[in-house]
Amino acid sequence: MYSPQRKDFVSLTLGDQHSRSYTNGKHRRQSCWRKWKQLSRLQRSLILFLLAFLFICGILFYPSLTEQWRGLSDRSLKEDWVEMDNRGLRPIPPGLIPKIPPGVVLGVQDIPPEVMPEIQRPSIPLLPKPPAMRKPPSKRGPPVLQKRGNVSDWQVKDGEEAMVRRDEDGGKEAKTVISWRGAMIEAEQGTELQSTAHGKEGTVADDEEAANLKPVTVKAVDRVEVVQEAFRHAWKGYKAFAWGHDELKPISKTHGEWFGLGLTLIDALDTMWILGLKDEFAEARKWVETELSFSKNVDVNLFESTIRILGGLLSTYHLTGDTLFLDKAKDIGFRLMPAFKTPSKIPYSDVNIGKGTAHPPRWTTDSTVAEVTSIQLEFRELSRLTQDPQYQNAVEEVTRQVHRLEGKRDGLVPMFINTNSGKFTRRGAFTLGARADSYYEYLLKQWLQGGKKETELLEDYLQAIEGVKKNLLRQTSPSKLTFVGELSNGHLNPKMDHLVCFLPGTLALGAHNGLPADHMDLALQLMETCHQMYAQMETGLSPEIAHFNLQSNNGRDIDVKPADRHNLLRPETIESLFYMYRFTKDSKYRDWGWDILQSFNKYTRVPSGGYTSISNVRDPVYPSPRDKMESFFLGETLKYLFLLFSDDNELISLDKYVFNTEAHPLPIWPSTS
Ligand code: DMJ
Repeated sequence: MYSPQRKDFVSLTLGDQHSRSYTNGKHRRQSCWRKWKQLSRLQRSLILFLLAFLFICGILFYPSLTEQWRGLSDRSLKEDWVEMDNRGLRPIPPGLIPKIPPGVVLGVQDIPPEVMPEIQRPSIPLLPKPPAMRKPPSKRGPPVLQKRGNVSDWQVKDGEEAMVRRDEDGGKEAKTVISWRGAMIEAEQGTELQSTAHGKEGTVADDEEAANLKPVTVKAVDRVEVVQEAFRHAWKGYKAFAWGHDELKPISKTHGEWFGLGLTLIDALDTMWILGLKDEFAEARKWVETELSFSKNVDVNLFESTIRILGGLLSTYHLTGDTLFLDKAKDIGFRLMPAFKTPSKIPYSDVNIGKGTAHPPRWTTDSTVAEVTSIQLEFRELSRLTQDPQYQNAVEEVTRQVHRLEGKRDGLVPMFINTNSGKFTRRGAFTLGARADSYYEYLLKQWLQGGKKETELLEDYLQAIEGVKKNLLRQTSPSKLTFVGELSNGHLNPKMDHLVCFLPGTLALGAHNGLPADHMDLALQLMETCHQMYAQMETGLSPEIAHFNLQSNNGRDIDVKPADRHNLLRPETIESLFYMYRFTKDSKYRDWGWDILQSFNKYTRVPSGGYTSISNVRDPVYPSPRDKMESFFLGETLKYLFLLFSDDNELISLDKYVFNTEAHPLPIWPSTS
């Protein structure tokens, strides 16, 4: 009760028990409604305010609650992981040193990841300088035909302390030494081993050991061989547990299905060819020849199947000249065409490749802008090869429409486009990350693919980069890292998807092709930021999304929200490192890539075969394996690592090929004029 004069507080009067003879729901609702009407406006406002407050609290705390819940449900996985750990079956936590029994002969494929050089972060480089690479082969053509060193001829010398690699003929001229801590010891050709010993910890050998080893010439570990070994390890898991299926689940030793089309196998075909893995390629080719059928009643995503399957088959055809892959490419390309039968000619996201029907997702008639604008390289190439213009016409109609559309902001595009109206929807949000990223990438790459003649593509690309600079670029505090934020209704959100790390490479590719030099300046800065997204994490692996501090009160430039701590073995940073190294020859980019490979080996490698995405890049003790190896780990990540470390600039020359957004190289069209 309250006095009529004082109404600055709330009083809820509950009726007495006997007066509440509720008979049914309706009566109860009426009674509640009457009570509600009896309240003063102030009381009602306060109650509504309270409810709104509780709702907002719920939303704010939901991510951390779900994280906890997920932590609980992760428990059995965690127990499995610990069980594997107990049995010595998983990458050991940092600090534990594996012992290699004296006299054991190791192949590179047998080197456990923990023996690999230890990662030092953030500012101390892993190695004082990058190892000298093998001389590039003088002949051109597929590396599959090039002879590489025999990787099985690694020998342990002096027990756990050092490994010496012998030449195929058993000679001693090329040797690599790995210390017991895993720190790599290198020396120049012709340098005596003893002169490479710098101290006790992290040093290959003391005087006695050096005497045992005798003065020998040592050289750096061949990084391309380490990538080959990583591929073989991933392939071993895929073969054993997921052969012919879409994805490997390496921890549960089974497979996951998305389209049911052997996605990992197809995505990995050209990687095997480029890495020179003949046997693996041959067995995969056999599967494509005898098992792969697109005549299936299955819904596939237009974009994903274009970039992974069509792109993978086309590039493998170009690299090998084997028409099996062209025939398969024609088959899938043709089956994807129903996606373009929409009122606007902006394609639907999903196609049933068996029935020849297409549809948008169940909840919307929108398609994603990146998805409809990042299928052009592949369909254009299919038309060129088949001399059938229908593919090129369909995708270029999309390009034409998007070029003309209203709703861009300084060349930046919204994330959704409607398949009925052909207009952008949900305008107001602009990002270089998910749902828009490869729109920008394909503007530049189509211009290159077509011989730099299609000026509208170039104009749109140049305008978009200006739009990025004007609207999205910021620098962090305290270290002034440049990043690309997201714009939401005029408000800048200082977060960046790992996906955005394709941008330094694309900018550098543009600058290499005569676009403004300040594109290269921006590429250099963004490359540093993407590197820091790895280097500043405890596992040395980047989170899916980084939040950047504009005014740091915790001394850090980068924060990671609990929901964004996962790493899916994505390629974008390594992709950009590859471009940056090719164009600058600055060895730091190789070292950064090497660090990432070490971290993949340390935290994501599953001993029975395969690599797994992880849920927590901030926890080096238990990074929470997610039990999934994405097909792009083989299609892109390992391919770009190999190309980054290869000294052969002609191996997929950037003046002859453009990579599609799934790292499948397609030829730049020969000039007809
Ligand atoms: C790949 O499928 C492609 O690179 C795509 O453009 C973005 N997402 C993945 C890799 O992260």
